[in-house]
Amino acid sequence: MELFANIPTIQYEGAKSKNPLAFRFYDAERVILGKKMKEHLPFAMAWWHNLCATGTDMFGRGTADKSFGAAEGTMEHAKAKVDAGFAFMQKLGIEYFCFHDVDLVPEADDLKETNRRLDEISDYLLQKMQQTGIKCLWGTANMFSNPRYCNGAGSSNSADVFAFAAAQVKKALDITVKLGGKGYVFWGGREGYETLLNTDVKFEQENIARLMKMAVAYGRSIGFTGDFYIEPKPKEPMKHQYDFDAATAIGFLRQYGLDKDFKLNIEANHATLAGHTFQHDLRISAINGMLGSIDANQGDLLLGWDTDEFPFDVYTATACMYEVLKAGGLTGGFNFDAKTRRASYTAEDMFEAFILGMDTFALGLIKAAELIEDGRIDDFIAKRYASYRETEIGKKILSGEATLAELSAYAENMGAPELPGSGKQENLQSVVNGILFG
Ligand code: XLS
Ligand code: NI
Ligand code: NI
Repeated sequence: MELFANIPTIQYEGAKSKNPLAFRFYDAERVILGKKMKEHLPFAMAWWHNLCATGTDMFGRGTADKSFGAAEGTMEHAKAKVDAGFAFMQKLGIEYFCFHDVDLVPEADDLKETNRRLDEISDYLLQKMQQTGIKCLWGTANMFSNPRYCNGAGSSNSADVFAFAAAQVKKALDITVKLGGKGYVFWGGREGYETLLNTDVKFEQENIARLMKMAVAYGRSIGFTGDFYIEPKPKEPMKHQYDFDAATAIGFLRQYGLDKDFKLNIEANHATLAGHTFQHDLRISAINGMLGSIDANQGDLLLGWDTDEFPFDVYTATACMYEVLKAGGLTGGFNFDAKTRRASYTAEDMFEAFILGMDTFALGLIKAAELIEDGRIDDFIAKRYASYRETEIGKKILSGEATLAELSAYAENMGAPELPGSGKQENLQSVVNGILFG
């Protein structure tokens, strides 16, 4: 039986199309700023949400059937998920996927058996990849679901748990390399604390760095040439997570000498949980040369958790694509770390969710390119700081020659400085609206 038999291959039909199973903005071959849309937007499917999550929440069991014709917890089911995933990606023209080890196979009681299952499924995955041309964006190890990780993985108080985490990272790296993955992610699942009363923060952070160093050494030794990523998140499941936001993660990577091997995987919903905009964490990553990959989703600003919704907000997607274009693109891609709502439980909903996400980012790309070509924002910013380039005192400050004493003498003779010039926020917001809706 063909999976998703009633779903056609999704085509671009243009903004006026009312066909729910068609793209309105994502036109893979369309060239924007000299590059095809599909090259600007290497989209990826998150194995865990799309093929595993059934809509379970704290108040009730799942609503969606993700058995794909096989019994859950079996290797038949693991293979059925591969079949479903590849059929799904092919119908949407998605070229990448991301996975956790335990998304691929059911975890056994014995690590050796889990690893054997991973070998078996990755052989099967490889075959499918060769047949379809679909690639692996990144892999990771799930070091947060199993009860052994209740106190964290790298940050666990137990050396045995640390060792088990290391074993999982090793195997997840093996599989990522086997599948030709471009990246390897550390999302700090439970790397954080609930209370400082029982926590040695310095010790825990040093241990996380130790685990990451081992991962770099091992990864490089088996031929992994891609990027390692930290995916910052401020809270959930822990009250406080160590990789709080982009700035915190960058400081950590530099402190432990990991900054050459690591970049950041920025998730929209995590940035907003940290009290930032998505654009803020992208900008902070980019200006530090660490913008690697993106978990494309969106949160609900009225809720304080990671709702992992499919991106719908075109303002935010435009701001994101503005940052990505300015940064010269990503080394990674756009992973839809997003799930359909609990009440959207049909196969059709899965497709419509991805269509929404892909169209939202395509529209964001189109509009961000227009903003850049329009040039008013860039011009304004350039002029805003012109005094440093155009006045003698400004030049001296920039060159590092100016001293406090000299500036003080200068200021004494200045009288009151003029106001620094309007920030023009409303004007610029109006420029954005003009381009979005004009
Ligand atoms: C959870 C994270 C997770 C990572 C991968 O909030 O977003 O899904 O992306 O471990
Ligand atoms: Ni994520
Ligand atoms: Ni998340």
